[in-house]
Amino acid sequence: MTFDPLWTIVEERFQRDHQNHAETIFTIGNGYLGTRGALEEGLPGDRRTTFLHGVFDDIPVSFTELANAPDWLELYILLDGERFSLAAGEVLDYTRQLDLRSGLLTRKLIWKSPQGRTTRLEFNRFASLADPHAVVLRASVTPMDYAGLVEFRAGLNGETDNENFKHWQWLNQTTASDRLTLNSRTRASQVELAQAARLTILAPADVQRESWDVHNHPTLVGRTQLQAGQSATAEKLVIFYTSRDNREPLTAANTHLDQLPAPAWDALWEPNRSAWDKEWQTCDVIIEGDDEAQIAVRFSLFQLLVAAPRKDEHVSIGAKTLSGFGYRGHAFWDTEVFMLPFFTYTQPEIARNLLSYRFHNLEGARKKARGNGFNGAQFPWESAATGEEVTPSWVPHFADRSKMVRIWTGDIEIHISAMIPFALCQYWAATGDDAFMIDRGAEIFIETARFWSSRAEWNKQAGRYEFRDVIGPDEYHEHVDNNAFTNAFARWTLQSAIRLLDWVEKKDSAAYAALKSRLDLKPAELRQWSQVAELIYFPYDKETGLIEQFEGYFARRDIDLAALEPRTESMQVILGIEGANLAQILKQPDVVMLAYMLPALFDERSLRANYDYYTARTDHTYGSSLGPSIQAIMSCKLGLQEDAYEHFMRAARADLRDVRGNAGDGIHGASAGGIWQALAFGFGGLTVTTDGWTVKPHLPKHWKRLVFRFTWRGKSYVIDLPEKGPFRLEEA
Ligand code: IFM
Repeated sequence: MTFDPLWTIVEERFQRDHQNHAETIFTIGNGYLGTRGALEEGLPGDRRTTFLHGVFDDIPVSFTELANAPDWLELYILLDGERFSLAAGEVLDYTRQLDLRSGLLTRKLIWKSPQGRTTRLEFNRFASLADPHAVVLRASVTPMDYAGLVEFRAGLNGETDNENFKHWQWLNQTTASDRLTLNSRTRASQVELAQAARLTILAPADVQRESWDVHNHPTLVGRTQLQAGQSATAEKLVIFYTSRDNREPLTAANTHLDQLPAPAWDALWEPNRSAWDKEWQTCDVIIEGDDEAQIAVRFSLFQLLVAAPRKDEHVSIGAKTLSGFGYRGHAFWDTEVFMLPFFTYTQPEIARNLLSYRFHNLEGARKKARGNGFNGAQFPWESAATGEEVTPSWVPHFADRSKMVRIWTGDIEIHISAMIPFALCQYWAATGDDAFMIDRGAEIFIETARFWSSRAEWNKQAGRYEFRDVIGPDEYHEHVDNNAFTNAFARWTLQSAIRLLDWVEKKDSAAYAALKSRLDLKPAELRQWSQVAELIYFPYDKETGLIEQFEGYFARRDIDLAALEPRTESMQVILGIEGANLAQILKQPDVVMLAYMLPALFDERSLRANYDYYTARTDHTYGSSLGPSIQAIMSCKLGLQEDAYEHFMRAARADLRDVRGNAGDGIHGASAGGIWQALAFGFGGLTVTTDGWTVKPHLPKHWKRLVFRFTWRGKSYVIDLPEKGPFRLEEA
């Protein structure tokens, strides 16, 4: 079997005990929907899901989640009366491959049935990137040592659930000889979904067809007689429309299906292929001298690309993309800080959509601020369809699911209200999209500045503004006062808002006047922001150059992490939630994250001092998957190439090797985005400002070449960094 190993994720052995991990890895999608790599014929314990962007429905405790759509993958195969299933019989030969270049998932196998018949099977599927409403799969069957009747049963199964919670109400269904439709609606959010499916069978002999009008599970059946060595192929084409994208989803799905020939594979394949070619031209990264890093990078970019909304500015990308039940499809700061830079610098239209999602959902953030007694907009820690806070307040304890743990992030992890403005500025610097900043960005800045200004508490005794009772990026520490990261970003937001408004006034006085009147912005308010910003407490020790992560951090128990190696569990599991809270151990970079995002706050000495202090105390492998890529970048900045590579590979392996054992819940989207940043800003040494960009490479010793692309102010660049000699720059 030929494949390009640098573009292909390969599973060479069927491993039933890894099936949920493999389902995540073999997720396909097209920015409209994502389907996990579950098997067409099903397997006990599988988590078969298709999620559509924006299709959320209510649940208890966690408020809302992406609703697992009626199953389109299902294809049962009967081989001379015996049901094909990897839960029985024997797998004689097996390979599964995901071609990252085209999004094609292929499974080839030889299966010996319990009764001893041997069959060759091949499955292919893709979600068209060119025609995002269309998904298609194909199964070819060749009896090897027998002749018999082969039967394909292709259903649309409306009885799906989200880990036992059902979201869909049946509305209607139709069946005809070669096509069927299923029309469903989410129970609470009332999103209508129409699916239209067609089964086409190519076979050497006659095909008998039937359709079964089973309630909520309409099924098309085709049967044909095969001699040993003969093959039959079934193609299942499914079209999806929802009431989010069309007023008449059922009509749209039927019309769309009518427009595609039977079989549709070829008609869909070429446009899909060329859409993928175009995608990769904007963002492919080449690493020579390190195949593991190369494939991991392409895999990460693929997973970001299949989750990226291309035509919808009312959705974001959840922490687990569209690839699993984890975090229920909710979006965190993972999107703006970790994933968004990849889009900002390679496909800014996608970044614009993602930022627009926050703009459209400002009302949810205003509601949260009001509810907490603050002004302006307080963005939710976890966000879904409306932008209201959807962090669950309680979840089962990780070690003992009979106990509940209070989750405070939705109440007091407030830095997200600075991360969105920060991402806006990054987008603006890279694109020069002034109109977006005036039309949408400025309002976000005004409302978040209002929030920060009202959330600040005046400490009369110390003569400073403080932020008490927060959680910083390092979530091992809850209810802390004056987290340096939070305080610095509160100040940054307030000062940037003032500068931005000054710029808007000069650039477009009419727009400024309209903004002022619409948002009732008064000069006194701006003066207040400026005063708060100036007096926000920022803990910096001039002697040592150290920044205390939060008040009292240095007094907490110090633990020699290196002495605990090798470990296989997080420090929170080892010490318990309270034990970790009382120690100086970090789940993920906090002051070091600040140094990455606001480098001007650090001189060389303080950068090194803080890096050394906090790196030694960070739970790199088992803490948060968000950390390693940032550590890699900061190691590069300090010229610590070996450390940088070690951190980078930790990120690169997060999903492919299931380091934390939770990849079955979905892709670690932030880690995938961080990997791109580590390549561009770490190893590539790319620095971008409003005035331009520079490159100062720091390649790992064994890398022979690194090539990456980015766009700046409408121009695309290819940076080609050979191991030795000057780097090459091309305007693409
Ligand atoms: O946003 C992150 C957070 O920083 C660490 N815990 C997991 C969240 C979702 O990935």
